[in-house]
Amino acid sequence: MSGAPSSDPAAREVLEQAKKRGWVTIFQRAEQIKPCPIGQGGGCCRICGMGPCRLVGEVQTGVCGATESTVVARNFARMVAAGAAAHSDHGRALALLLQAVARGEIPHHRIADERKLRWVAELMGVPAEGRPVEQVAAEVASRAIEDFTRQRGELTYISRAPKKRQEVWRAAGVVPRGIDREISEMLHRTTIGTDQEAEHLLDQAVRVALGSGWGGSMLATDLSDILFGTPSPLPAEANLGVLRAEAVNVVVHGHEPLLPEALVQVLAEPELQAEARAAGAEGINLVGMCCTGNEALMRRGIPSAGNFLHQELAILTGAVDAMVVDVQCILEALAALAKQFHTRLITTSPKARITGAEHLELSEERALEVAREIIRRAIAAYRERREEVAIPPHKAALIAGFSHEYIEYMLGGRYRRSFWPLVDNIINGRLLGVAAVVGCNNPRIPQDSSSLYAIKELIANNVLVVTTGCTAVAAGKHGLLDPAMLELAGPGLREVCEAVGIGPVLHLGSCVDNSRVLTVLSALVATGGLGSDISDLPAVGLCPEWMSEKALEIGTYFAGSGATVLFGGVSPVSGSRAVVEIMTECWQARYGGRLEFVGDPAVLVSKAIETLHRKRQALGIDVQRQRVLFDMDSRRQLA
Ligand code: SF4
Ligand code: MSK
Repeated sequence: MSGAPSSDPAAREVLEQAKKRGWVTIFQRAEQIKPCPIGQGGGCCRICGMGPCRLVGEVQTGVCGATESTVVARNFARMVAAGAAAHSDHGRALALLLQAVARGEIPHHRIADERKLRWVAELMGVPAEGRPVEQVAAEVASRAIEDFTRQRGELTYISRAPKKRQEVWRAAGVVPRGIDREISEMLHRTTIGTDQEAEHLLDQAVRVALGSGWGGSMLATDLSDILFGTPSPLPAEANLGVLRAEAVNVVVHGHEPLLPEALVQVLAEPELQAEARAAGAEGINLVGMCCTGNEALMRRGIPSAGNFLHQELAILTGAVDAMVVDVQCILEALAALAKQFHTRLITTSPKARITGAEHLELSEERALEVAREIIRRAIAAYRERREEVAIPPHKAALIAGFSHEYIEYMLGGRYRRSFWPLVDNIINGRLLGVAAVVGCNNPRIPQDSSSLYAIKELIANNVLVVTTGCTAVAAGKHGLLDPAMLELAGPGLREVCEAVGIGPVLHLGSCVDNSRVLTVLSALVATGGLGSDISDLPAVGLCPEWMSEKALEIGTYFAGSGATVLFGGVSPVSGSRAVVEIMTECWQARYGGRLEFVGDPAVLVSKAIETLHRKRQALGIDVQRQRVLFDMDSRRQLA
């Protein structure tokens, strides 16, 4: 990578310090380890003991005769299965928690959003009218659990997709039966000597991904809302500047909402506050990181210390007393790094341990007890601070927490909740369309650079942007979730945002909450006026800085749901032209959506805007407008 490793001044400042002090981070490791180009493009197979077989140059097949397209498709399909397993296991944990709460097994836990529970019950066909909340919750939990284990039939939430979309899936034979069944079948089909036709393998990858998007992930979102509350907009702040030198800093990192919710509950307890003061601290400062951070941010306004590439940097400030992690996107390097400081790295999930970290297992029943113990360990660590504390002073104000329910409410008002104003403004051309800009950080791309570029270009071109995951945090750190940023928006988008009272970029939650985007897209179709399927909508998905298997699974479920999805960075399928064609041309014909890997961020944005124009043309609503390219001068003039 040439140039600055990050677009974020906070990151650059900490990295400068790290360089002086000889601390190694993911940025240096990425420089040192050059990716193998064969594996990078999906052309290395290590599925059996006769390999690994690297298909390159004259070598066109593996020892077993597997062709390039089979090897590349199999590798991609396995990544999608892993991503779906991660998101769906998150959903399963919440279904089991809801069941336990409904049975009264966790006395301190209540249903936070009864209205959402009854709405979900109705969607699932669970009678809710006049029944006690616990009974409804128990039945909703059972239905959700059934979705994981069902062997025949269809996933419950398939019915939430537009009718036409459901028919597309049925015709292609990709309606998921049970979430676990599809993942398990994908692993079976990709073993040596089983499914050996790229197109067939990739159809199952779509089925697996739909099982997550319309199953595991959507359940995770809904059940989190029921258990912890449906988000609505609230102010907060993001970036390393939310750490406080004089406070006990506890960072919650990973993906699940249970621990931050428990920490919020115990944080203000007088004994804990007194213990912190007795240790010489001004108080206890709870902050988030990555997607656990997003969960805490959008429901409780807990500030976010940063996204994926900030996790080591937070420890390097010398201010983190405890970093508490659960599952997914946690760097193993944190363990060795924390040891160089006073920081306690604490793993909490029964599914995930890290050698060198302390383990304090979180269970639903003991959540508050564990939360107190974590704070006490952080206070003990605060007393042991030995490194100089150097917190970069950068942080930005933001508004987070736009659930699809809230978007409908803010557009239509309390009594006339409706997506019509959004549809109307797309039809009348004030808005070119809607884009979801989502995904990770990747140290092979300057941190946040491609995501921020894409967001700024899209809003300048009157595209309303919704964002999740680490891209949402990137937007927050750089001020793009501040409604004042309307100055960067094109005139049509600005007008709409001013009328509704929102900013041009809406934070929709963590990476599992991409399911909220599916719900919004289905609602736009149901509103009428923009065609009869998701594939008709002027909507597009962008993932400029992907790194996780989960990102590939998300991209696959959006493409399978009819959306054009564009990824930045490297292509994991570049090793086979046939696979590239299947995921673009063939999926376009079969699903009305495509998954395309486009390295250059400028091309990524151009393709996104072209897609929106093409969709508008097909709907007969395109008014040809000159594409606006905003440089810094014109942005200042806009202000
Ligand atoms: Fe090689 Fe075939 Fe085994 Fe893959 S499955 S490692 S291509 S022999
Ligand atoms: S944490 S999956 S780096 S978004 Fe959800 Fe961020 Fe990507 Fe992990």
